[in-house]
Amino acid sequence: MNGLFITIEGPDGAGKTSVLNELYPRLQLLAKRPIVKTREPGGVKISEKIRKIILDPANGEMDERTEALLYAAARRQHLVEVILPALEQGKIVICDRFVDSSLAYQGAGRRIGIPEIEKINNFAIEGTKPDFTLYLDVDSDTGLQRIARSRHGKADRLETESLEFHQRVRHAYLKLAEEDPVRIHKVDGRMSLQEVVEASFTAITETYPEYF
Ligand code: Z5A
Repeated sequence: MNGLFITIEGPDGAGKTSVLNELYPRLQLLAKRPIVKTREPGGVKISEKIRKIILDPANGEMDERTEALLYAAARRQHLVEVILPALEQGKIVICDRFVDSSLAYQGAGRRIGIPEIEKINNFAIEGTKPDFTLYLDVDSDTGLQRIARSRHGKADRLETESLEFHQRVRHAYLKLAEEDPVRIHKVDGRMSLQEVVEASFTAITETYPEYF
């Protein structure tokens, strides 16, 4: 497998979608290989159906381990249908969220524990790890204010969680980044959108000149 697997991560309101909308076309122009953009949970038919179930605010009774298993199930299907075939063909894959999201949200946010979440995800991914992860860091107050402004009251099941939940998610991400500074590149998501895009673009293209 000689493709390149890049993920983008962050707590709610970090700006992943906004950043990817600007970053991806620029990377596409420079890429020396075909490049694929995808997202979790979702990316393929079955996983998009699972996504709807997980995020539906009407499913308030969902058990936290059920939620963790559904994320892992959606991930498995997306991995075998999209990510692995693309990497095997030598493509560059940019994925909005991957296992780190489960570690942060289910492991820390839901307090299931990182080792438990690692266990079910190891079963799902069978050793596929990102080569590079862009982590957009934003404090929970700023992130939640951005979400409140942009969603106009239509927040999904996770966005409506408490401030403490979102703080646990962020701290877990910071710890993951501290533990794996080679893979996880932290970018200050409180900068202006243009500055975040620029820092993200530089981090990726300077780390992988053979691909961009
Ligand atoms: N989840 C999980 O729990 N476990 C898992 O394993 C996985 C996911 C894979 C997915 O929903 C949810 O599932 C997510 C985690 C959980 N939690 N929630 N909710 P999603 O895919 O629909 O949502 P997301 O990934 O969290 O969000 P997003 O669409 O990428 O949004 P965002 O990163 O939070 O930011 P945005 O939409 O780009 O920006 C939000 C607003 O902020 C918008 O008005 C922007 O204009 C503004 N913005 C963005 N950047 C800036 C800067 N730099 N300055 C000022 N304003 C900005």
